[in-house]
Amino acid sequence: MKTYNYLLNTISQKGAAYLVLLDPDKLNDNDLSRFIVHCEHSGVDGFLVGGSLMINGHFESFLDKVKTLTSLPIIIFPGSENQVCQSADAILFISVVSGRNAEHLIGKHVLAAPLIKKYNLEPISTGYIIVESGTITTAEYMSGSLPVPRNKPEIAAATGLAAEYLGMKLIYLEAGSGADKPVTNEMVKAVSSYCSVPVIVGGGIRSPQIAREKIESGAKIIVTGNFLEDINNWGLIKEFADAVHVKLTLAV
Ligand code: 1GP
Repeated sequence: MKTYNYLLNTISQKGAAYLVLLDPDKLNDNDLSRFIVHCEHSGVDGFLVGGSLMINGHFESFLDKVKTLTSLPIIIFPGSENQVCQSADAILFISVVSGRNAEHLIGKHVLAAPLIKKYNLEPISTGYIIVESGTITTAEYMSGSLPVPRNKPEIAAATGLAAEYLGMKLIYLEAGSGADKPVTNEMVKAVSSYCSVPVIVGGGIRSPQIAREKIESGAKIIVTGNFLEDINNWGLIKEFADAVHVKLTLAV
């Protein structure tokens, strides 16, 4: 429970946690070291590594490299059971609870569980709620499931509560990487107020202001990925971290 407890402690001390998603397909070795140093200096709390679709197939060596570059927690955000690797600290053990596709609710997990045990990874059981965001996202397409309609916060809230009652430790409200529109504040509020476990919000968050709105709506972890793949946006990482760390900024 080391990484999960680290996240809970971060939430308790800073108000919320800020995780950056690293996509092995998007970062070359040179940019990766600079990017990770920049993230560490800017107040990022940890890294998610993974994606719904991996084209280049060098996931394991990418993780090994990330491990040498940071002491922050590295959490696998698996798009498939092939992304279970040793060099991470933990893995989001994701069940796509918004869908009704058995493979993504339990099937892939049966394949992944023995490897997670073998590699001594910390599984963090996560109820993953894919939310409609304007266009069909990779996460939505690859999961082969219908997303929750974006204007139906009550469906997301009931789904999140069911995930919590099934014992899941986190609820991830996912608009999809590069989504046109992030999950609405209303939906974040509905899920956060209805559930007791921390709510992660990701997908289409392209400004510190939007990140802050999600925190003010009750999110406890913010994930950004796509927006920071453009080097011109790296200067905003500290602003993102400050926007998320609401307790620290209020204390100043
Ligand atoms: C995707 O929630 C993450 O699974 C991050 O989304 O890449 O749009 O920031 P972005």
